[in-house]
Amino acid sequence: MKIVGKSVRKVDGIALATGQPVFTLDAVPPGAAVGKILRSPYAHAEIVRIDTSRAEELPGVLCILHHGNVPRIPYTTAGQGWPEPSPYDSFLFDRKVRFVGDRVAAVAAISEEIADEALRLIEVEYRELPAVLDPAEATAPGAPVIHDEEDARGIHDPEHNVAAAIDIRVGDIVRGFAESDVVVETTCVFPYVQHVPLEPHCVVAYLDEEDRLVIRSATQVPFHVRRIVARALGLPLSRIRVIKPRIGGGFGTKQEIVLEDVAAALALRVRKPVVMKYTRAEEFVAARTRHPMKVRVVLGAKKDGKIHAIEMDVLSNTGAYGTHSLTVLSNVGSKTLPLYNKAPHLWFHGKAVYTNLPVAGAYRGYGATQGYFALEVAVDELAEKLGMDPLELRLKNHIRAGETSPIFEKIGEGRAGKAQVVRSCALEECIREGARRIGWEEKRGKRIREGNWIHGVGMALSMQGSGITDIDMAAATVVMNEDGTFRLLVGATDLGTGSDTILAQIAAEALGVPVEAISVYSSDTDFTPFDTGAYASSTTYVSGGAVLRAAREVRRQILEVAAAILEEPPEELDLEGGHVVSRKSGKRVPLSEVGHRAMYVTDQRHIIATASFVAPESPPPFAAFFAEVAVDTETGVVRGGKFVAAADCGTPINPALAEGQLEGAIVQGIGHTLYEELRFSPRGRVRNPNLFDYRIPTAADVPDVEVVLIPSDEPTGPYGAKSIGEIGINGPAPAIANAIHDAIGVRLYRIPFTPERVLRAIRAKSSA
Ligand code: SMO
Repeated sequence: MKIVGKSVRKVDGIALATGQPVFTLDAVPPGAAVGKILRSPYAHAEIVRIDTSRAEELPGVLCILHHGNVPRIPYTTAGQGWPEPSPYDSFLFDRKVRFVGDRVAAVAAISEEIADEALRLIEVEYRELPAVLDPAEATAPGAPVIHDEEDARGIHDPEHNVAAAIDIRVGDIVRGFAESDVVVETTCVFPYVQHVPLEPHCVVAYLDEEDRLVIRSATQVPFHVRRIVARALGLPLSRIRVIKPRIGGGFGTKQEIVLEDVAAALALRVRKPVVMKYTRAEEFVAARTRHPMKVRVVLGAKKDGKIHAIEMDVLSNTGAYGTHSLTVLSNVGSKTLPLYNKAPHLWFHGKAVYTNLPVAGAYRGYGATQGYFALEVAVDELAEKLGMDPLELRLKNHIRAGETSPIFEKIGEGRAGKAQVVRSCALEECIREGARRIGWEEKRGKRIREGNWIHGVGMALSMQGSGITDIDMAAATVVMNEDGTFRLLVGATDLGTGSDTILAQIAAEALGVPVEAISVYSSDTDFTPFDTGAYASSTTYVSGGAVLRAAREVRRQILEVAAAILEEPPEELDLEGGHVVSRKSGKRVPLSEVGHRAMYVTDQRHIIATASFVAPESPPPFAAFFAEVAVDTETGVVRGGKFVAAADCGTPINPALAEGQLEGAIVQGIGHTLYEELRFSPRGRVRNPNLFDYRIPTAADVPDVEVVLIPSDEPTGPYGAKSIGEIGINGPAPAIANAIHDAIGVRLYRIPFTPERVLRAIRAKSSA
């Protein structure tokens, strides 16, 4: 292959690096009004009265929206496929508020200052209701009911605050544990963490010259935005156009409608462009977070280390609204249990419950991250109890190519899944290569000491998916220009990942041209074909599959035209270096001549093709993670020494970009493992909604991260590719937890591993 497998420069790299106006807020129409949201000071309250008269009298205030003057339509803010698996428990504005920061009203004004002043002048009388902030208490009898509205739909058990529930059994779990020689039980706790994209949520909404609503938004899901805004505002879909420019990171939080609905409603009301953006504080409080979870894992194994039974029990906190509640919960099991597919007895069960706290949603890893933390710590404990090397234990149990798991069929995306066989798997090589690079043999169990610092190594495995089987669909259009260059139109959403580049590489490879010969357009619901969007590690596999099909059809059309020029059958022709070349005679014709002839000369036609691809299965990428840490036994500080990840993403289309995804996800994972946690006051207010008090890793905090890609060939993927976007984030928490145990013999079950927690655990152990 000439283009695939090469680390070509990002197609948007120069524009980004030279500061071209490519982001949402770089192109605000002149005279745009500023939209701002009034937020609830209470965790749970009824709005008794809302008086906007003083605010409306303020010069420069254009419009104020609240529950009293907008239609009441239930919808979900989760940008997912259709049918939507999340409950319809949200309204543009509601009579009730369900967390500190919930929407009360929105203002459009001619300036930000006036909008802020107007928010202060809105008088709201609340009747405070009892709140529930603890997910374990949310389901108790007598707990306040958070979604008591009658018109919500799709909530599993609203009276007990259960947004979603799952109960999947394979084999006989009781027998499974009875037949096991060793059983371990581990419970791990994952707190509230936020994605912290550099670019917060932002949007510009305006009416175009034909009075159609245009929404320019930093979103991962432009087509879902169009569909959901149409529902929320009661508009025909055809009146809405969503444009996705360059995006400054999403990580799942932009798989959600948090501003587009409000901005659109304001723009329709004031008939002027409206610009809205979240502050960093709003991003923490009122965007989305990862689902905080308590995950209990019970493993049963035979003496020889064969894992025989796995129970996984999940309590997920979805916050005030149930977006992604069922699907993230499902993924805790569906993305983890197949990894240890030799166990015949499985029980996966859990609940996602409402609390009066910020709203959890999609976050890179999407439940798998929470699941792997508990599962991989449990596997480490099992190895300890069996007296086995945890590496050998994993080698003995992990899934291989040619194998399957009943979980693939039992758990899908909010519904049953689909049976699938793993066709490509280089996990064993990943484990061996990672172990070699970290120095597993030399370092494990040695407890090397330097002053107060003790060193340890730990490992974890992970798999993920590549898109959502039978749901994720992407289309692509490849258009040939008469000079032999191409345009590639995709609904796929590059949110900084580099997907435009790898999609161009896939097309370039098929068309025998350099990447520079392809102009990529993504994504505009009026001009690019449908794509479910950037989530579920789908873009390379699903959108790439569509691009490859469309490019191959264009190739066929090119060869047909060239056959007439060269007077040879198309079967003898090939595309190479911007030419059509005959394998038989060596005769060649440049693509520019083919394009020119097709467009202007003979049998005129436009060489163009559109193709769709639906994920036929979801081939998992695999990874092995190894952490080396040093723990200061005096202060409890954990210092990352080195972090190694070896991953199998099939054929890396662009190795530098794939490695970047893996590295970035690992750094994000190190962040939640060591530093990050949203903290709350007893009344449910976020105490640390800023980057001083909520710490994400800076360059100085990041250890030496070494990533290596071990290629495999995925037969169902474009040029053998699988995904890489999410998997990296699953490794740090369990690998670092296991490394801390290797260093100081203490197990930590709750992230982040702050010095206070580590020290407390050390003291508890020494006094035990
Ligand atoms: S967490 Mo992603 O937007 O699947």
